[in-house]
Amino acid sequence: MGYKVVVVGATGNVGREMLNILAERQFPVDEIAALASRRSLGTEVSFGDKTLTTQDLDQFDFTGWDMALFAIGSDATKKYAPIAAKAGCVVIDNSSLYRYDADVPLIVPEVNPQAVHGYSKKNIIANPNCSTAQMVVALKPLHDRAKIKRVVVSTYQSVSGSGKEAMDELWNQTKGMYVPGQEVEPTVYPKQIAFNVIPHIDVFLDDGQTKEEWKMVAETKKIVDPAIKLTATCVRVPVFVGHAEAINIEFEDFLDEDEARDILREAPGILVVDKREPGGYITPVDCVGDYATFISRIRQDSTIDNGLNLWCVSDNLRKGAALNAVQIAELLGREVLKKG
Ligand code: 11C
Repeated sequence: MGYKVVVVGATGNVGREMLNILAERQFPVDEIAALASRRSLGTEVSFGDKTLTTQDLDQFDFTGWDMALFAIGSDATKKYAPIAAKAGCVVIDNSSLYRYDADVPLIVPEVNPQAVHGYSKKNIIANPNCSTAQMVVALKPLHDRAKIKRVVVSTYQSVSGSGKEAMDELWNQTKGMYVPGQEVEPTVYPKQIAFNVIPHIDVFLDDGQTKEEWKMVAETKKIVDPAIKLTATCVRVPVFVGHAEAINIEFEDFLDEDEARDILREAPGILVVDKREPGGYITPVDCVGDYATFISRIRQDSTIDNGLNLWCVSDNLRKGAALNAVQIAELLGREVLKKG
């Protein structure tokens, strides 16, 4: 016996990946529904070797469905997630709406699987931001060994994090650079993204941080340890898929780079690729379609006591969103619903 699963926002970048990953990992599905807004109604999406026709989210009755993986914006989530949760369907939400709610667990299964039992207060589980998810997979095993005091992270985030229109903008702007008269003005981003980098993701907050930077701080505290201090600079780069992060960590105890490499090699969800030679590291292009969080460039930072640097790369649509949501669904099934 398997589960009755709903994917909400099935025509978007993340929704399509959720369907792919549910099929790839042979999630025990008895019945599946792909929902979309009225605008995309009737669009066909793939689920393994099957084709699903999207149904109207507005008309859907969640009663009797076990879990719903939501991949729509916060505004729509605010309207529909409580309807699903109230109908007894556990919501696994990819938006930022519930992440900071004390009554909603925020889960990266490799890091805080025990939090799943907190789902029942609202019947909702939150999926973290993509830039946080990959980073905490790397931080947690190191924190367990040497206790992290402070993290300084700079991100290099691909345009797929902003959705399909942003991917089109990068593609069309890049082509337009070579064809006189066909230059493409920025619309999704405030500045040109082709052949450029933009130090601005999500809205600005009063203290000068962006919301994306704030999310990395708040989510790391909730998922790993509230005592960890973290400062982030989040940057959009002209890459289609795959987020990269340069992470500097200060520990309470000394952690040798070789031991850190061994710890990361053993850690769940991580693949270490760290040869000190040209090409002996992972780039975003290498990680697309993969499940792992890749770690390269592990090295001591001798400018501080107990410092370590590393380079962290992952597919932001997979570990950063759809894969993590499916892993939460697997965890929920295994630990709580126990049907599969
Ligand atoms: C980006 N990290 O790359 C964002 C996308 O809070 O779930 C995901 C935003 C979020 O633009």
